[in-house]
Amino acid sequence: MDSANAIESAKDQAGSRIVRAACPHDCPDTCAMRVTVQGGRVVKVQGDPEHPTTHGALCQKVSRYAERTYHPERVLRPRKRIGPKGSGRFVEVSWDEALDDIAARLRAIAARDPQAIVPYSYAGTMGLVQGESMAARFFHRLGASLLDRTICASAGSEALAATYGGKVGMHVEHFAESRLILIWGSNSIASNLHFWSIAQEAKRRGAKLVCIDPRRSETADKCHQHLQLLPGTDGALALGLMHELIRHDGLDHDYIERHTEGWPALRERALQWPPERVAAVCGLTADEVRALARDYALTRPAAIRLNYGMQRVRGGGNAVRLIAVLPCLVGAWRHRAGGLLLSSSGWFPVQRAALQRPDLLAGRRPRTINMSTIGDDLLQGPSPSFGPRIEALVVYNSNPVAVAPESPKVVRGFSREDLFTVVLEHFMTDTADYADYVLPATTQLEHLDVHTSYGHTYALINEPAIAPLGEARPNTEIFRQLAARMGFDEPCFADSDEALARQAFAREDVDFAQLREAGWVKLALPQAPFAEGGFPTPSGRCRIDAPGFGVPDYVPNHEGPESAPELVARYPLAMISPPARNFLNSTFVNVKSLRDIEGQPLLEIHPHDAAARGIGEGEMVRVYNDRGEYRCVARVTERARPGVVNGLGIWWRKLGPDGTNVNEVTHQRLTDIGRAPCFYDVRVEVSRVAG
Ligand SMILES: Nc1nc2c(c(=O)[nH]1)N[C@H]1C(S)=C(S)[C@@H](COP(=O)(O)OP(=O)(O)OC[C@H]3O[C@@H](n4cnc5c(=O)[nH]c(N)nc54)[C@H](O)[C@@H]3O)O[C@H]1N2
Ligand SMILES: Nc1nc2c(c(=O)[nH]1)N[C@H]1C(S)=C(S)[C@@H](COP(=O)(O)OP(=O)(O)OC[C@H]3O[C@@H](n4cnc5c(=O)[nH]c(N)nc54)[C@H](O)[C@@H]3O)O[C@H]1N2
Ligand SMILES: [Mo]
Repeated sequence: MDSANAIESAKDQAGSRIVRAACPHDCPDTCAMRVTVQGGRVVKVQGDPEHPTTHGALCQKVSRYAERTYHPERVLRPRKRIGPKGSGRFVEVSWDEALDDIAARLRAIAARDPQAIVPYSYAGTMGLVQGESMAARFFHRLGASLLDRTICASAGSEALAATYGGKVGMHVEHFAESRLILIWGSNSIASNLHFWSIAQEAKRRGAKLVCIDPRRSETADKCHQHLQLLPGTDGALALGLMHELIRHDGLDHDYIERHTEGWPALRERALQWPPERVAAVCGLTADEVRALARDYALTRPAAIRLNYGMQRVRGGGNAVRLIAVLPCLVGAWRHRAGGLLLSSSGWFPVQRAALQRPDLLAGRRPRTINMSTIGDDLLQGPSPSFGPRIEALVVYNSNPVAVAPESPKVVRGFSREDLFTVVLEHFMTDTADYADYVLPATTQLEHLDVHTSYGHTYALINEPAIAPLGEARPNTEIFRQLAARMGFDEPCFADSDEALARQAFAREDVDFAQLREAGWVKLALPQAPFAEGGFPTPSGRCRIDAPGFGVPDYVPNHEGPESAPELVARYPLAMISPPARNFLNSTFVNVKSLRDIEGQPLLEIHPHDAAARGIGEGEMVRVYNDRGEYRCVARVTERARPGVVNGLGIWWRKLGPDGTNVNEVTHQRLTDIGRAPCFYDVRVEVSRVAG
C-alpha cells in the first residue's frame, strides 16, 4: 500500500463506526451483519466474521443492502393516490394529513364492524419488533379480522409440530460432521447459502450429498447424486424408503420402540409401497429408490436438510410428516450430526403474547382471513359464513399483488373502488400501486430490532445504523401514531422500540445486555436434542400417528394425473416456480444491479418439451391455463425435467414483459395441513409467441 492510501485508510478508520446488525429477510440464514457508517452514511454492509454460521459472508443480495436503502426510488414521504387504482399516480402529502384521514376512514368502518378491516403482512422483515408487535397490538385493540399467515411455511411447520411437537431439529453446524446429507426440497446455494457452506465442509470430509428436487438446481449440480422426482411426490418416495428399510431390516428397533408412537400402522402402509410403485409415481427408477434406502440405512450419521420447497403442494403436510419419521426409524437422532432440520424457530422462547397483546381483543373473537386466499376473499360479498365484506386492507411487510396465488383475482380485488387500502412500504411495489395511501417505512439500517432464525439457533440484534431517510418511520411508530389518533390510550401503545425489543425474550433465556454487547446470543440447547427421545410432545415420543392427523399417507397433487386426469390432458406440463437466486421473493427485483444478473423473467423448459412446441432458446413464450397467462423468455435447458417447467420467481409484475408474473397461473386451493398455497402444484401449457 502506498503512503497516500495508507493515510486515507487511517482516516476512514478514525471517522467510521461499525454497527451490529442482522439481516431482516425471510431466509433461514438470518445473518449477523456489521454495518460501516461514515459521516452519517452507510458505506458497507458485511457479514460478521465472528458469528459462527454467518462466518463473515453475506449473499450477493444483502451485500447490496445499502444500494437498496439509498435507492433513488425509495418512498420517503407519505403519498396519496390521485389516479385510478393501479395507475401508480400519487401526490405527496404530510404525515398529519395522511394519518388523520386514515384514522377517520378506519374509525368509520370500525363503527359498522371492525372485522371489515384486514391487516395483511408477512415477512418483509422477520424482526420481532418491526414485524408483529405494535401492529398486532393495534389490530387486536381495533378488533380487526385476524390474519392466518400461511403463504410460505405453514404446511410444513404444522406437520413438523404434529410429529415432533414443535419446529425443532438439528443444529445446523453439526451437518459438518454428517456422512450422508439428503438436501430435500431445498436449493441451498440460492436460499440457504450458509447451510451450503457447512454441507461443503462435510463433503470435504467425505460425506455424500444427495439432492432431491424436480429441478436440476445449482445445488443439484454440486451434489454427488440428484433424484429428479416429479413435484409433489415426496411422500411416495418416503414410503418407498420405509418399505426398503423394513424389507432389509435397516430399522433401529430400539429407538422405534422407546421413542416413537404409531409405527405399526405406518409400517403396514409402507409395505404397500415397493420401489416399482414408488418409481412409477415419482418418475424415478426403482433402482434409485433402492440405492437411496440402502445409503440411508447404512450410513451413520445421516442428516436430512428438508426445506419448504417440497411442501408447496397439496400433500405437502403429509409428505413432511412422512419424511420427519425417517430419522427415527434408523435412529439417526442418536448422533448430533444425524436427524433432520426443517426449521429451528421453535427453539426460541419468544414472548409473543407480551409483544402482540392478544388480550387487547378483550373477549372478542374476530374472524380469520387466510392470506393465501386473499384473491377470493377480496371478491366475496357479505355472508353469514364469511362475515362482512372486506372494506379496508392495511398492508405491511408484504407485496401480495406480486406474491399471492392466482394474481388475476388478487388484482381484481385490489382494484375495487370501494376498498380502502393503506400500504407501508419502501418502494412503489405492485401492491403499493393499488393503495389509497402509501406510507414510507424505514429499512433495517434505520431501525432497531431483534431476531430469531429458522435455520440456526442464535438470537440477534439489529441496531439502527443511520437516522431514517427523508420522512420514513418504523412500522412501530406508524402504528403508534395511528393508535393515538384512534384514541387507543392503553399504556402499551407508548412502548418504545427498545422497550419492545426488551420484551421479546425473558432475561433468563436471552439477555438483552448481552445481545447488545455481542450482537448475538446462542441459545442453551442440548447438542443432540433427541438422542434419548424427549421430543416436545406430551409423551416425549415422535408422533407417527398424531391425534387429529391420523397415519400419514401419500396425498397426490390437486393438479396431478391421479386427481385431475382431464386437466392434465389439457395442460400437460407441471409447473413449479422457485425463487431466482438474486431476488428474495419479490424484494430486490427493483435493485438494478441484481435485476441485471437475472436478466428477464425466465421459464426453464426441457429440450424435448421445447422441441415439441417449436420453442427455441431465448424466445418469448406464453405460459397459460384456465386462470390466466403470462409472458416470459424460454430457457431451453435440462435444469427442467421432461414434463415439468420451472418459472423462476418472483418478478414484479410491472417489470415483466406484459405486466404479469408467474402467479398469473397459480391457484388458491390449499395444502392438506396448514391451509397453505400450492404454488408448485400447477398445470400449464406453453407456446411460442409469434414475432
Ligand atoms: N435467494 C433467495 N433465497 C431465499 C428466498 C428467495 O426468494 N431467494 N426465499 C426465502 C424464503 S421466503 C423461503 S420460504 C425459503 C425457500 O427456500 P426453500 O425452502 O429451499 O424452498 P424453495 O426455494 O421454494 O424450493 C427449494 C427447492 O425445492 C424444489 N421443489 C419444488 N417442488 C418440489 C417438490 O415437490 N419436491 C421436492 N423435493 N422439491 C421441490 C425447487 O425446485 C427448489 O429447487 O428461501 C428463502 N431464501
Ligand atoms: N409463485 C410463487 N409465489 C410465491 C412463492 C413461490 O415460491 N412461488 N413463494 C412464497 C413465499 S415462500 C413467500 S414467504 C411469499 C413472500 O411474500 P412477501 O412476504 O410479501 O415477500 P416479499 O415479496 O419479499 O415482500 C416483502 C415486502 O416487504 C417490504 N418490507 C421489508 N421490510 C419492511 C419494513 O420494515 N417495513 C415495511 N412496511 N415493509 C417492509 C419490502 O419492501 C417488500 O416489498 O411469497 C410466496 N409467493
Ligand atoms: Mo417463504
